[in-house]
Amino acid sequence: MNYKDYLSITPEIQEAIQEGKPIVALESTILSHGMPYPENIEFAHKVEEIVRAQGAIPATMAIIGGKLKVGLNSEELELMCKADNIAKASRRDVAVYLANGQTAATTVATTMLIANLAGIRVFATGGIGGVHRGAQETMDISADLQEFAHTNVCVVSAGCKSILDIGLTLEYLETYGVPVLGYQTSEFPCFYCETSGFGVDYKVKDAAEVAKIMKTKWDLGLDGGVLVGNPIPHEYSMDHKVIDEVINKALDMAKEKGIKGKATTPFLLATIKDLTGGDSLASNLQLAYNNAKVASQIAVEFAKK
Ligand code: PSU
Ligand code: MN
Repeated sequence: MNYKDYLSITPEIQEAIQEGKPIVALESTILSHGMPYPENIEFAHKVEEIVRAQGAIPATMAIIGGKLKVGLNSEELELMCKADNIAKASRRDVAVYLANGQTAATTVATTMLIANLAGIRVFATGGIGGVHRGAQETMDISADLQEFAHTNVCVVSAGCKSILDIGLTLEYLETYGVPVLGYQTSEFPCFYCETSGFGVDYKVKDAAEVAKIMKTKWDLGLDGGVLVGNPIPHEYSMDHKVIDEVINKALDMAKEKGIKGKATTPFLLATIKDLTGGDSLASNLQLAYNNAKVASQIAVEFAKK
């Protein structure tokens, strides 16, 4: 079988791919494991509307019934949002889930992988996975980072949460030759907060500049992703002190409960939401909308190349 036999692409997206129209990939782990129901389903629809408003076509990804789905209909979105026992597929899980005909939400790594197979070059997420704090001992480094090392997709994120070791995450990306671009900022954003205290090497001024960097990189055969750090809009940025305290508490709770492996990130996200009384969720939604907007603008510029 050819890899295309594993893909299930909606007719609208298929046509857009063929005609070189702007398309923005969206992930489903953020829906199934990153946000509660029904906020997640409202988000899933709204984020797609934002992409369309910018003149691009949304392609939410998932693994459903053993197929790599590129573009989900309303029922499929509902399925990813409502089922609370949905699996989380990272790179290592893809072949197993496909071979067994399973259904799973896709992480940043897996969404990049599917986008690349379908020929989609821009992807909007909330935050990426990275090097976990204490990784020196646990070796817990998200497969998202390895995906950036060799998969040609530009990912627009609000950086990563400080549940991770941001400094080590940036080191890892440097080692694997991944350009990290600050979108109108010279600091790597840290999800709920505009700033992290960690600088990026490149501050880009607009979507056209990102598109040019993507094209140049891939023209040169420099395989791998491009990471855009797009800060949360100022009015939604949370207080560092408040969120840091909550994150430390969530990390302590994870340790006490012995949470490990792929359960770690979803546990921390849900705990942070509970500890902030839902405040963190409001910020999470806004930063993801903002990423979808910027990713769409990049996709529109890249389609001109
Ligand atoms: N970071 C967030 N929200 C999320 C995720 C990360 O702020 O929902 C999700 C993404 O799908 C990411 C995944 O790819 O968690 C990383 O999981 P892990 O750390 O197990 O690789
Ligand atoms: Mn992990």
